[in-house]
Amino acid sequence: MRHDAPLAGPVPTRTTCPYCGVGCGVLATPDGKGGATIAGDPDHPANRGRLCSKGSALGETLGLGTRVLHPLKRNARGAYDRVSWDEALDAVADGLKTIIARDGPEAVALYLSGQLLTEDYYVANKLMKGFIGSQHVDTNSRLCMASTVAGHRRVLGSDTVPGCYEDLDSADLMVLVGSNTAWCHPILFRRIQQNRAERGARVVVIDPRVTATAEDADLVLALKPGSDSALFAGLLVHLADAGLIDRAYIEHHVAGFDAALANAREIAPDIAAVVARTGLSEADIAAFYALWAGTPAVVTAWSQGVNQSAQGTDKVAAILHCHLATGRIGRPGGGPFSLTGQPNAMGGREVGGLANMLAAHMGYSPAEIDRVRRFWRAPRMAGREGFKAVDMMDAVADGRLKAMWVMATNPAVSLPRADAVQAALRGLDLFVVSENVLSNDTLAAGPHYILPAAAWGEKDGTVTNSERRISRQRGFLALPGEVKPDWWIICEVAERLGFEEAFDYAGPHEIYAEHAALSAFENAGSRDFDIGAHGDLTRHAYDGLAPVQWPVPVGQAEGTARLFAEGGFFTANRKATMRPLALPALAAATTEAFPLLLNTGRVRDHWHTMTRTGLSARLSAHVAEPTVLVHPDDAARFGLAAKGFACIATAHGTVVLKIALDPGAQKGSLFAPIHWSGENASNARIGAAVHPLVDPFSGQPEMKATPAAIAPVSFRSRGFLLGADDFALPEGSWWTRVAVEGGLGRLFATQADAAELMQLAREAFGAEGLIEMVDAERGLYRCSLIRDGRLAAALFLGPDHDAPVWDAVKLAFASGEVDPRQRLALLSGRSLDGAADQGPTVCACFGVGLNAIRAAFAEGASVTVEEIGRKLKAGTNCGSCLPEIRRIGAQQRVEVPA
Ligand SMILES: Nc1nc2c(c(=O)[nH]1)N[C@H]1C(S)=C(S)[C@@H](COP(=O)(O)OP(=O)(O)OC[C@H]3O[C@@H](n4cnc5c(=O)[nH]c(N)nc54)[C@H](O)[C@@H]3O)O[C@H]1N2
Ligand SMILES: Nc1nc2c(c(=O)[nH]1)N[C@H]1C(S)=C(S)[C@@H](COP(=O)(O)OP(=O)(O)OC[C@H]3O[C@@H](n4cnc5c(=O)[nH]c(N)nc54)[C@H](O)[C@@H]3O)O[C@H]1N2
Ligand code: SF4
Ligand SMILES: [Mo]
Repeated sequence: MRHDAPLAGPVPTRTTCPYCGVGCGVLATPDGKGGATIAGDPDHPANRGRLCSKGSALGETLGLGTRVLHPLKRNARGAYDRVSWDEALDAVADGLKTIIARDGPEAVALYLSGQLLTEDYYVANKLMKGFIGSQHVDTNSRLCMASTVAGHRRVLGSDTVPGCYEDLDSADLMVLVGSNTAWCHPILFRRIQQNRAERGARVVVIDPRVTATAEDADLVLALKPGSDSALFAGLLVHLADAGLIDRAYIEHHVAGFDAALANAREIAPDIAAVVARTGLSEADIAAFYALWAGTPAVVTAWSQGVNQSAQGTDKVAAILHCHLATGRIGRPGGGPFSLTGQPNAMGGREVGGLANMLAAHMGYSPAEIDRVRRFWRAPRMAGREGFKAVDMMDAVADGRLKAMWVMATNPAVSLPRADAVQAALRGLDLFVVSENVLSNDTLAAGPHYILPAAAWGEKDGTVTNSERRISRQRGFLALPGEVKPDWWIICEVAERLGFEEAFDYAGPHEIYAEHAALSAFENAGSRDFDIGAHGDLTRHAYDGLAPVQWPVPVGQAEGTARLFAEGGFFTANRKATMRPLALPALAAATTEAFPLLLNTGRVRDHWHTMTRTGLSARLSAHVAEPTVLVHPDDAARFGLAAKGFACIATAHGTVVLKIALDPGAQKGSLFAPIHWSGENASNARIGAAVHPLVDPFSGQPEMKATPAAIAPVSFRSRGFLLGADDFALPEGSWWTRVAVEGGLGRLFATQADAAELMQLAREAFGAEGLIEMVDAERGLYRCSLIRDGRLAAALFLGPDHDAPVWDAVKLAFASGEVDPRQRLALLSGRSLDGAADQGPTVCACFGVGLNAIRAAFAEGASVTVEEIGRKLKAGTNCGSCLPEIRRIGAQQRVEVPA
């Protein structure tokens, strides 16, 4: 099913990409059939026309097949009935009222998301904290940016990113800490690469594993997990000893320097101590220190390797300290730079979506509570900080929270101990979810109401990217079915709770203007977040709003690119404060039972729990299966074979993943992707195995280092299914769903044999149009179902060691008509074996596989990445795959000497 009517004609709509925090501008041109063609917006300052593989494929994710289009109510049998909006909204409001009357406002909670728009976020926060009077509002940003927020606030005094993207173009040294920028912020990575190519900027990558980002770095520091603050404490000591402290800056703008330096000397008195704590070589550490010390225009950028840590706040502080101590902050080409994850993680921080913030970058001091109360004319203000995500789910589990409304996040996948989270949600007295999709793991926990929310392309509002730039997301498709924007749903419930006046908005522009006015309310330069210039924005001006960086106070025409070069921190004495750090350590040590550390994170072409990228065949071909990356020595130690399967167990849960050997992996560590859920794989929801130990300041869980064990798992047979989405595989099979051209596929492994699969296939497909091939001796069974001259379904099974010919059959599945030659091929299965196996897709834009790129490199020792581009087009569009192409070339040169 597709959207039926576009709102606009073929004129492109300027909007913003809904994936990562780079916040690229997108031009979307509706095709009149419910889809749209997508291009980068050449005028957007974040990307200047470029898009990465995920952004480029946005048009492939607009289908309505997986969407929830009507309000749904759970019935006594646990199934869902369609209800009217009035019925659903009345019931949600009544349910909240009943629980508030019985258990008090503190029994209800909201769990929000950095994928909401600022306007959605603002009204949700206002309803709970000012009108219902519950402080329990938290967001998936707790899993994402919370340590940066806490680090910024503790050290800088406010949650301010001091720099801007232009600094990445003009830095002479880029230090990337715990960030797989090449895959997770690809357009920023391209800017860094361009700076490197044109200006000779140097790049240092600090990550326990060698990632695509490290491909052509000048220095790769594969430190021990969790040891970043030792490395940066050592850098502070080095800067002090080298006489590079900016005494004037410190004297005027920074408190706590002496204590922080003394503390750094305890952690890292000399390089030998840094060697011991980080496991890095003395030469590498010295090289890094010399580079950093000798390069004033240095940007230190970080992401989840820093934040998702039980000492994430200290890691952020350790980085900020080095920049403050040298005055290298808010200067062109220099400064600390947090890369935000989600498209509107920043906007959520601005409105106060985190449980420890109130609103508009104000906290819970009595004066701030009173100020916000007066501005909102709030009848019932929350008076203190609420539960942070991990604690919030504990409170759901033990019944302190009775009602929860989840919006735009999938906590049954993304929170630590995900199985326990899913079970806890089941026990709520009132459980409401606002969603785009009809099914995911959180919905599998059985909410009482599912409220259909507008998705990207339909919704309208603003987002803020990593450089504090506010951009409009604009709708270019009609709202399908009965879906409504999130802000509308929240305001309707608010009105039914008796708060008509405070939630009577004519549209998102009025919400935005109110949010802007609050940011300026009694501000007078005391708070960083001030967009007072937008406080009286009309609908027309809002619709035409050009991307702008905050702060933009009343009377200021332009945004603000950089802050703090001349101090001016948003604290009482206008100074930043350096803080002593705890001794670097992980929250949990490995044990005999759990001798490895489980690290988790992202792959290039998938977004989180795959509710959107999982719909694109192109994006699903880069990494098709949930795969754990293991160092070859660990594989040998634990008896694991490449392309086999492994069970990964922790104290909290287990998963079974495909194995890939990765020489770039850190010995003693496993790396597993976060994207696969109960929805799209049998047993790969990694969150189930992740421990819930959190940072003391930020409450952010250490999702990158859970003690774990690994053991091989063997299956008798392996195979794939194309089409036949409802085909029931034998009990105990391992499977993963993969979007392919023309439909869905499943890759699977099973203990069943060819005879059992044949029986199942015959039962499922019937005899008509079924072509079969059985070779019991070799353990082979293949069948293809031809309907109306098309390959409607296929099931191929072989022995476990012999992965079948997925690529070739995929092509037949995609190609529509099955001609007699292909029919023969499908019948015998044999000539398909000869069909070129493309290998995993490297270039998602042009569908170029690993094998073609290897073959092209093999033609000569001097083949360049540019030649590969000319020949195969690979890497010539979005460029997300360039680091991998370079790596393939480098490997080939090692394997095939000239
Ligand atoms: N393709 C893609 N891009 C995305 C997303 C996505 O889902 N897919 N999600 C977006 C979101 S919300 C976010 S938050 C960002 C995340 O972006 P990133 O933080 O870049 O991504 P991750 O893969 O989570 O983790 C980054 C790296 O941290 C490393 N790491 C683990 N432990 C340590 C440590 O102790 N020290 C150091 N220095 N490094 C460590 C890991 O090995 C990993 O390579 O990506 C955004 N962009
Ligand atoms: N182990 C481990 N766990 C992690 C991480 C990790 O690195 N390791 N990373 C963490 C991080 S940084 C993040 S950001 C989280 C992400 O984790 P989640 O937020 O749980 O993941 P998403 O798949 O983005 O979930 C978004 C959901 O909201 C729906 N949705 C999308 N847009 C809208 C909208 O406009 N309105 C509504 N109502 N619904 C919408 C989507 O269909 C989807 O179901 O995962 C965290 N969990
Ligand atoms: S880098 Fe890619 S995912 Fe991130 S905003 Fe830009 S196009 Fe979207
Ligand atoms: Mo994130």
